Amino acid sequence: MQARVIMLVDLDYFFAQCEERRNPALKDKPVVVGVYSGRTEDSGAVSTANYVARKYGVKSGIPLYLAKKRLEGTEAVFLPVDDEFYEQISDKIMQALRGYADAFEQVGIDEAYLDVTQKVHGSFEAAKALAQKIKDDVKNQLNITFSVGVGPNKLVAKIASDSQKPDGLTIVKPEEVERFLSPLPVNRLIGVGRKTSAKMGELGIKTIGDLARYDVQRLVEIFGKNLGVYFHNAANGVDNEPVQETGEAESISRISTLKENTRDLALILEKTGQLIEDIQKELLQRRISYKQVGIIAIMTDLSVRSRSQTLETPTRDIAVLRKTVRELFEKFLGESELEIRRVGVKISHFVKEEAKQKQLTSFFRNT
Ligand code: TTP
Ligand code: MG
Repeated sequence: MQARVIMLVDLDYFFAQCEERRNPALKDKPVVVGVYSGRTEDSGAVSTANYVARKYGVKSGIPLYLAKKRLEGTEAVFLPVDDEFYEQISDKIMQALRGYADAFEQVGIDEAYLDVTQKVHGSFEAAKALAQKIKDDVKNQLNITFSVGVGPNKLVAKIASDSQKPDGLTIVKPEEVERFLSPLPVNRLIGVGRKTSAKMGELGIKTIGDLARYDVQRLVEIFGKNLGVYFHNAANGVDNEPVQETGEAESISRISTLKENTRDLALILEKTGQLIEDIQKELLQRRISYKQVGIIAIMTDLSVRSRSQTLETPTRDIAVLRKTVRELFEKFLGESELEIRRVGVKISHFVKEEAKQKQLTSFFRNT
């Protein structure tokens, strides 16, 4: 199999950069974008800050009053988040980026993976030129800068993009992966948070290289099978996750023929129950949640009908799926007279777990 060439694009100090774009006079000043909780004038937290403000120790997550204190005596500008505006800019950029990729996957508002293997015929030299071209195009057309990491998989691309910011371009070829990863602290790996890295520290594991060399059996004993194996692979730069569109285009569906033509809800739900079990398996394997549930009914005259329902929050709870399918069929049976011959269940509007987590954490950060 040909080695993959994967890019991770991470927009620089995104909310603050959007504000600079809206008002270029901000550019050389410290800019802080925050969520104002409204209790007192300064209560709330920093969402992000431009790199001028970061020199003063201002960063995502710190309280606004502290940011104010650190920026005392400067020309700092404080602004409230304007999600809608940032989303508009993000949408335009993502649309542009999609055009450069064989496969595309947006993760959160300011990050995206591009699989460019075919586009560059597997060449990391060509990938470097392509990354530079994308940076220039986006800068010229949309006036936004970003940092990009290029590697043989998503894991390496992501860590590469973090290693030079802002406006960075970091290439890690397959033969350079070990040398690149091994000196970095373990917490640079996704899934190694404060607790885990403390625990690893006690085992003498400080760097990704330490973790890569650590006995995998021991890791499995300590962290369980899934995590232990994941840590071992990640530390060795091994990651086979595909770059996958998670937008509306995708869906998972199953259709099956009923034992007899019927309008009996119990018979229909018995059949859809099996389909749901099947869908659930695939869902868990692919680690996605969905926001829309649909039903399909093929009638005795062979006409195809469908109904769908959008959920308030993305889920992968099988109980929610069962309940929604039941409600949709109850309603559908009330609206149609014909008997049903085949039934189907479909889920769509996917959200990757990683992206959902990011939404959740920014939700907590912003409240
Ligand atoms: P990040 O990409 O983590 O940060 P950034 O784009 O501001 O800066 P960098 O140059 O380091 O990439 O997050 C993207 C956006 O998500 C950020 O602009 C604001 C929002 N965000 C929050 O609201 N709260 C947070 O704690 C973080 C980390 C981000
Ligand atoms: Mg960013």
